[in-house]
Amino acid sequence: MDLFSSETIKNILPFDGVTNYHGIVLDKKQCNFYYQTLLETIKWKNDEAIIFGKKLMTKRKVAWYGESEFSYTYSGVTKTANIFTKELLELKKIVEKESKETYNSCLLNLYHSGEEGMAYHSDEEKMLKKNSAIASLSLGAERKFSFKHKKNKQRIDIVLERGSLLVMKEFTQTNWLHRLPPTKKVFTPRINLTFRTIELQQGV
Ligand SMILES: O=C(O)CCC(=O)C(=O)O
Ligand SMILES: [Mn+2]
Repeated sequence: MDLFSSETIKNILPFDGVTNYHGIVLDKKQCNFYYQTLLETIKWKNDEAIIFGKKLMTKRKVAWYGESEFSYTYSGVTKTANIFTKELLELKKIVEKESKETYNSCLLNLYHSGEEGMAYHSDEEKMLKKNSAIASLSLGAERKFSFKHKKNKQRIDIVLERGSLLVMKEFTQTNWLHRLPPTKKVFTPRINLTFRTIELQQGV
């Protein structure tokens, strides 16, 4: 979408990482179409996590998609990825063009309302290519998103608009945590897609 192009791209981190907010990259019609289609066609599942040896389920739903059926371990649970759908490939193309990077997988999160969020973490799983870009595309409800520096605890907040793109790269994951804080002010669902680069083992 050249309409909303590059002069608005901004690094929102003051140091120790690059996280570019590209603003809105999908128009209203695209937002509505992809939000509805993903809601209906993605194989959403409640997330399982092993926490202190116990298997817990999150209210938030998740799904992993990729170029191949790679297996991945996430929060202590090993799963197999689904193959990209037509719409995910279309969105990947838009995000790759806008961010000038490439991706081979996507983690989708569905938050049913503001009550659901994600705690502070960084995306540094072993299967991810070290310091590769992670592109986060948001659909549905607008939500606040926060970064916290791992050492000096400085916080940076941003509102992720409907149809917006945020690209975390370079040393962002090494030096900063991020989270989606729960809120009592949002009552409608949000879908977030994070396009990532998995280091695929040879022969897989
Ligand atoms: O929902 C979001 O905006 C971010 C999700 C996230 O950080 C993740 O899936 O690792
Ligand atoms: Mn994350």
